Amino acid sequence: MSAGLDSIAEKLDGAATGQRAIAQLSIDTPLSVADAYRVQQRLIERRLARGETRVGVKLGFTSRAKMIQMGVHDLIWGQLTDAMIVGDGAHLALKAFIHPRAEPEIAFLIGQRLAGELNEEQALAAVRSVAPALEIIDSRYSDFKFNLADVIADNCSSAALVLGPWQPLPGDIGNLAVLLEIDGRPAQSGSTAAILGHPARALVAAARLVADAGFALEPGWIVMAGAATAAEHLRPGMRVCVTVERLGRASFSCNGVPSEKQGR
Ligand code: OOG
Ligand code: MG
Repeated sequence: MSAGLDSIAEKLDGAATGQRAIAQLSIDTPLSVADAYRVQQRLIERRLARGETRVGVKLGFTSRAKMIQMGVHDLIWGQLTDAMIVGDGAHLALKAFIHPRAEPEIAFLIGQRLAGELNEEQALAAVRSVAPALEIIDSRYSDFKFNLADVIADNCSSAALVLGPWQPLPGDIGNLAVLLEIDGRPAQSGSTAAILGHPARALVAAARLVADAGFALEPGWIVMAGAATAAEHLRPGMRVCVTVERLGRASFSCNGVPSEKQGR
């Protein structure tokens, strides 16, 4: 099966780099969750071989809003590389994506190595800083349709991320208002409490999940806690901004047209 897993990774990687969606794997190549994570690993290794570096992990489906929007009800994790980081306030060229969406998150910067079973206090004590963040997701599957194994194999739809200002934890972050604005108008609103009841639990989950896979959360790594609300489609010219109470803002603007809309 491992040659099969390599060819699935190659197909997903090609879909991302060529901005062309593929059919969801589960239609004719159903994978176990364990094999889906093996595909994800091979996908990341292809990126590392091109010179990218691993900078952290992301969690997915930590909020009910996202589970409902995408019809997947299990926690998932994916891997972040330096090439995915977009500067705060930057212009994002949509042609690099198939059918991108953005969602509001918070990000943690790890100060001390974390792995295995921890409680929330221990996890937060290892955090150096926290930032408001936007994740740009772009499923490599047609119509953003996938099941649990499909999305895991596709590195949990990771495409890009925008980080606002890093800062020390401002007291309890368990129930901070989160607002996603598009062109200055509210598009989604919620609370950090939507993230597993408290975003510290996302960190606890990340430490456990990476340890199961033989990793640790390393000092300097970023952990994206998962979206607090549903995601919004990106369209040409849009300006997207997240504001998280006490943490501040992160934003980007969209240039050009997503690949799928270019009639290719
Ligand atoms: C999968 C990624 C989910 C989140 O924050 O819940 C995720 C997707 O929605 O395509 O990143
Ligand atoms: Mg996300």
